[in-house]
Amino acid sequence: MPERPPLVLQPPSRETAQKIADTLRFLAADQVQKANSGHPGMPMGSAEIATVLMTKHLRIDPKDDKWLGRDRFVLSAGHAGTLLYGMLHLQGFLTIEDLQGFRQLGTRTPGHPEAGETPGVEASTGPLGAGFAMAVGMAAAERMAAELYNTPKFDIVDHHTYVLTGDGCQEEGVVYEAASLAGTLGLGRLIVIYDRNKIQIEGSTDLSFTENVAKRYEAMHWHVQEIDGHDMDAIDAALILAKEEKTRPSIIIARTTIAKGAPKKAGSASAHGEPLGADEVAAAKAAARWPAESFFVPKEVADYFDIRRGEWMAMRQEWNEMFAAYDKKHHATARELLRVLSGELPKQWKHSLPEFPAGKAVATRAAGGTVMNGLGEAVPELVGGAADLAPSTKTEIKSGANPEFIGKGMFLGRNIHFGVREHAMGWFTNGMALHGGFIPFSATFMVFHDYMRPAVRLASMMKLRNIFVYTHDSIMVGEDGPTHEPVEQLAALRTIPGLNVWRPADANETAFAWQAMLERKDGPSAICLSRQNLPVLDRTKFAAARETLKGMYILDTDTEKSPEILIIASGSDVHLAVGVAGELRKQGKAVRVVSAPCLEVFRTQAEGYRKKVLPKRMKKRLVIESGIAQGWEGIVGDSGIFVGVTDFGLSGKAEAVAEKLGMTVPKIMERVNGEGW
Ligand SMILES: Cc1ncc(C[n+]2csc(CCOP(=O)(O)OP(=O)(O)O)c2C)c(N)n1
Ligand SMILES: [Mg+2]
Repeated sequence: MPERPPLVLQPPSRETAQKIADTLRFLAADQVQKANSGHPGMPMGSAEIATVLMTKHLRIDPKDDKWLGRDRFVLSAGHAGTLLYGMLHLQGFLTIEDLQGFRQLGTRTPGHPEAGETPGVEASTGPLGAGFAMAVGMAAAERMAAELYNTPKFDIVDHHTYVLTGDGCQEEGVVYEAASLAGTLGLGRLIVIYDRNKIQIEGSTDLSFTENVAKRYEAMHWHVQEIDGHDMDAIDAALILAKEEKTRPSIIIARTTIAKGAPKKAGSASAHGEPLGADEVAAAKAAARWPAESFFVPKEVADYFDIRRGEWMAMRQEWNEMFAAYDKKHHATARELLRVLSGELPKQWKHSLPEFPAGKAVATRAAGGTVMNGLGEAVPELVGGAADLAPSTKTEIKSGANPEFIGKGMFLGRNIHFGVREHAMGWFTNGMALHGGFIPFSATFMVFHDYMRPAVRLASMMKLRNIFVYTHDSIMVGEDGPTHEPVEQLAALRTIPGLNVWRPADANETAFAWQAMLERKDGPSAICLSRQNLPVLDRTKFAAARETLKGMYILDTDTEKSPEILIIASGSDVHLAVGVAGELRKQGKAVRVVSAPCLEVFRTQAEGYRKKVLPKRMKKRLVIESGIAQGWEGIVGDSGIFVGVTDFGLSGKAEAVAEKLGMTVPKIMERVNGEGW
């Protein structure tokens, strides 16, 4: 590599630094004032923190917001978005006009930061605690990628993950889950700055949040510092120490004043979430000897960032040169890294998908495990874990490269012990997907999807390639009883816009569902798998399993007469549908059975295909699904029957529960005969 002096960021003078902080402070106040909506308090109170972070520590380049080597900065307190937008303006990602469009339709400055909408925003934040928990996943992904791709001479993956969080995040349970996991894993490159202004919406945090936060983090094996969050030397010193700490995540508890600089509102809850008011903004500016003009950026500040942008670009260029040398020396590894970052799957990966022989009975969770273990070899970027349920969800990757569990100081692995932390697990895997280089999965019992739903929702909003595995997908869980039997979860999953929800009927549908989930680059997927054994359908008698990819397909149909009864089912219920079809045929009726592994994918099929599978003229429609009816209304129609579960399940042997709840062939036949079909 060419010799050149080490690149260091030129720090601003003390005076310029204060001007940068005040610029951020007043840009935030002005954005909120112009929009007449937003949260000025925290941005004004954490302006010094943002200043030190940006001018002395953050390695980014606004010329390339996808640069692998960049530090990640996550604003977990998403309500303080105007602070982030101000930072992104000074960095060079956003214009003043962008800031002036804060909270307006169609601008790059939405009400809370949204990844993909605004360059430089690493994660969508707004649900408090979410950013923190995603950052834990990002920091883990950084270490895992470093282990995979760095060589003794080339630290290609070598960045920090910074988080700015507030009191509200710290009160959220998911932050405890994520922090505990981060401490256990020893994520030394995770640096959290906690803007502790001790104010939230209803008033002082003394009303509801009184534990010793520093001790709590110490107990979770974090490196803890407490500082005055307006003292820029102290902030810098703390960040330096946090970076020196290599084996523990760091939290810097920074005591601040909300809306610092606002003469009347500083320190008060009223500054949290409403505009300061024109008079208060004017008084704040006057007190700081700041021009009254809105959206003012002093020339000195703009000039400083002009120079800084050059330095940032030089940093990235230096990294690019390192990468070029690395590519020469370790060509295959470098190409593999570029491949996983691009999201392209390896060539020939589909050969690893198994074909299950007919006749055997296999639970789809077990089939899923077999599929994943083929993928373990073929798709090395597939990594993840379960919420302490891997033996039940069958999701441990035991094949291929590094089939180990990661742990403290050991990041070369495919599996993660998430512990019983469904909510953090959801966000963690979102963080991994946002970081890049991995296709994450996570697994738990389907009924506990409810514990991680906010993360699945945002995975979809952020269009992340994240795979959620849910097993024990119906009342057929049996003995564990109604607390463990999902009834409304399938419908609830399907209500999340953009989420593809798969519920395969047998082992071979499971393999194709996995194919579809992996091939989907622009959004998350969930797969719902059975606890109980299900026959592997004989595809010489039924339609080919590959049809699964269409979302819904004709599994079996009478051809002698045009079928008059249409039976549609998903997952394990397809076997009930096949049984009912047999009974109806004994009565001389012509029947068609449709398997419905993914309603969302079916909806994207051409109209002609959809009409072929579900012809309008076939009004006698029987839908069987072990869940609530919601979502099926349009398909069942006025003259159809929905057979499902309308109340919580029961405790008992699975077969007895099914019998009692009417989910057996004879019981369904009673209902069908009752209709006089
Ligand atoms: C999960 C979640 N619950 C509630 C809210 C609404 N909310 C936004 S900010 C906030 C108070 C946060 O207090 P703090 O983090 O101390 O922010 P500050 O008042 O210091 O700006 C609440 C309840 C939210 N955004 N996310
Ligand atoms: Mg607060």
